[in-house]
Amino acid sequence: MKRFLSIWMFLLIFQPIIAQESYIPTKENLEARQWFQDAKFGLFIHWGVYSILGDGEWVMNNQNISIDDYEKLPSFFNPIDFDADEWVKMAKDAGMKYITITSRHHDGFSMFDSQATDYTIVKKTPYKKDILKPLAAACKREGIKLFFYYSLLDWHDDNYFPRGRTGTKIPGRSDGDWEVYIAFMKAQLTELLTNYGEIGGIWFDGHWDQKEWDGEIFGKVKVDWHYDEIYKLIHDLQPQCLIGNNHHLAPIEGEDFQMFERDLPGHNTTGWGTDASDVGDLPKEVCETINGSWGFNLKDNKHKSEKELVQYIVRSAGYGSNLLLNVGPMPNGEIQLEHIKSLEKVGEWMRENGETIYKTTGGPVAPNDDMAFTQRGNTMYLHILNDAKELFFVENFKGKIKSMHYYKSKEKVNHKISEYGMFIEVPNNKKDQIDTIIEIVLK
Ligand code: FHN
Repeated sequence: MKRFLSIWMFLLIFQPIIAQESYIPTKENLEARQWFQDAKFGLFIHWGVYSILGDGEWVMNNQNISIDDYEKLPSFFNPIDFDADEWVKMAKDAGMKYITITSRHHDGFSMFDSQATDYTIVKKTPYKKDILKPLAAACKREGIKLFFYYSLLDWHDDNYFPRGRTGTKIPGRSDGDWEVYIAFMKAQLTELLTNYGEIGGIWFDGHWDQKEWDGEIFGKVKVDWHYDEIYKLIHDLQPQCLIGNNHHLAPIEGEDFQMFERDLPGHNTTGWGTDASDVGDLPKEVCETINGSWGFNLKDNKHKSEKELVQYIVRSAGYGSNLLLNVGPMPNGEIQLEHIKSLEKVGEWMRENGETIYKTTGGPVAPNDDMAFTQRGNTMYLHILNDAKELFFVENFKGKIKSMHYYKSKEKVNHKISEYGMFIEVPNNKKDQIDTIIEIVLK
């Protein structure tokens, strides 16, 4: 009996996350991955009934709002100023190539017309309309790809049981049936992949909610997410649809890209992010907010500057990664002016310098405080990001240089190559406050 128990314990602790078995991506999927990798810049949208409270998308958990009270919110949600074309135009003008929007966040409210639940924008709000439909149409018209964020965790549905680490103090939750919850998610994903045309990808989030946590370290995952079935379902419905999961682990079989939340690949600056050893070879995507909030937050005025935003695009690209930059629309359907203005500025920069970002891979040397490299074919772009220095050193630079000049002025750049690397002089009068780009053509 003891022996049996210990085997059982072993299996429980080391239970594998069951992945889509021997997943071989289709040709369309591989092409979509390449497209994604080239795209480099996307718009993240966190929008839900929580925007009414202006306190971020976690407000239900953070304020422990009961199920009954939270259920009153949809009746106040009437975003009459929502204009999908305006959103898509804003993203396109900012140089973004795709949009990822929350179809359903942790509060469990579906922002689309779903037959799998009554808790939807169509059935519970005075607005009565599916917002994903016009967004999908506007994206299609403008050549922007549409991705759906989909929360695995749910603070509203009783069938999300066993409950996870979060939302435990929300009054009014009851016990339910995990397998029914899985079936519900499959039904919704089927709708999302059937009713909105070709979908760029599904962006899963919330896996971490079901990891054991002793206050210091995470333990095993308590549930079977049925990723094998869910990922297969998605790829069967739309083979090109890219699957990413914000689980902060090494990619699981069946996934097509890897994301890094508020973190450059391999840094794990948040402490709960992805370890360097878990960074895989799939296309990468870093996501970040313009202020500090994902969902609309009335009091969050810590908006990042144009310089910070552009430099984050550049550093992400230096790791070969996309940047998915977030806005949290207001309850009336508009995006706050500060963020519209930030995106306009970023767009201007991308129009002038996008050639050094789009369709590039990370350069030969990883980004550091001073610089980041991007590369396409024989051309490298060295982005000088520290405007306080005039002399730079690129350790272990190996390439044979044919020409080296400032990207904007086309003037030659003073440099010297030694056996240890390359010294570069960037005098103050040649500097750009945001990013001094140097184009290096290799022999
Ligand atoms: O809990 C979510 C959060 O609300 C937001 O959606 C971000 C986006 O990356 N992901 C989760 C936190 O890890």
